[in-house]
Amino acid sequence: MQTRPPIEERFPRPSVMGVVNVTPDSFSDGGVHLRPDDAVAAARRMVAEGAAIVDVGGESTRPGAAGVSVDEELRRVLPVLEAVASELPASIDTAKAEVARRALELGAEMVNDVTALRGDPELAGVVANAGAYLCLMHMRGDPRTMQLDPRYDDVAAEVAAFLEERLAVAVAAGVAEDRICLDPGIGFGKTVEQNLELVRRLDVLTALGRPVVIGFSRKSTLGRLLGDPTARTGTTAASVGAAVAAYERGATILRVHDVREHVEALTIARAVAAP
Ligand code: HH2
Repeated sequence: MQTRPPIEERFPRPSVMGVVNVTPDSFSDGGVHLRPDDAVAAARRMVAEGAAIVDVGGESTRPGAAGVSVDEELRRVLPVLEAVASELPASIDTAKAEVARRALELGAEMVNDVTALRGDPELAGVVANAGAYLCLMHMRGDPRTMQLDPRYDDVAAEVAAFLEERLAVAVAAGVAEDRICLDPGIGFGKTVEQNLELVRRLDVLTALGRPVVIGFSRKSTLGRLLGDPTARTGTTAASVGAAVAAYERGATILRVHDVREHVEALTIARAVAAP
């Protein structure tokens, strides 16, 4: 097993995770990086712009998305990982053990699982054996159904209880706790107001003692708050505003599509917070 520093050391607050979707149908950048060369160039540019890691994904989890097979997901991400994972810090955005295993063999250091180990019973063992970092994300339902009238009595408390339970599952499966970060899953079975409340009350999540990841970038909540009730995406400026608000409430890793703008804004927010 590879020795890695605790996630807090590897990703100081704030760190930016750049999103590289190798998909035809992602909600904001579908098709943009479908050619491996384009994805590789995007990953290199993001790291040059200050991303601490690039998150490579081959399956869209946008509302309504259908899943893809292991073979198709591998076909999309492997050429990209072969080119970047030994050269750049990389994360694999997958719920599939086989995809994660191949990505980690190629040098990826993190597995970002939007199902929080509920999608594939083999995934926890793959992460544990590789000594990789792991991101556990909250999702209500699955991408096909998650936006159909999501309801919570107390969204922050319920998301925190879920993540605490998934953290215990991961640790019981052999993943070191100091390699794990937690994500409330902005837009994954949440209304506009529930997404905002999760950021407003981020202290409920940081109280779990693990670094918190926030992925608000370009999500439809932003476009809806700017006045379009049918928006499917949000602007870069709106994304940056949300990321800074999340950072100020304790978020550690900001998962974003527009790396340079986020790195610049967060550099200033950090300088103000900690001279
Ligand atoms: N959001 C998306 C995908 N993966 N992972 C984490 N940890 N947190 C998130 O908020 C998150 C995520 C959705 O965004 P994107 O990857 O841009 O779109 P798509 O799923 O359509 O590919």
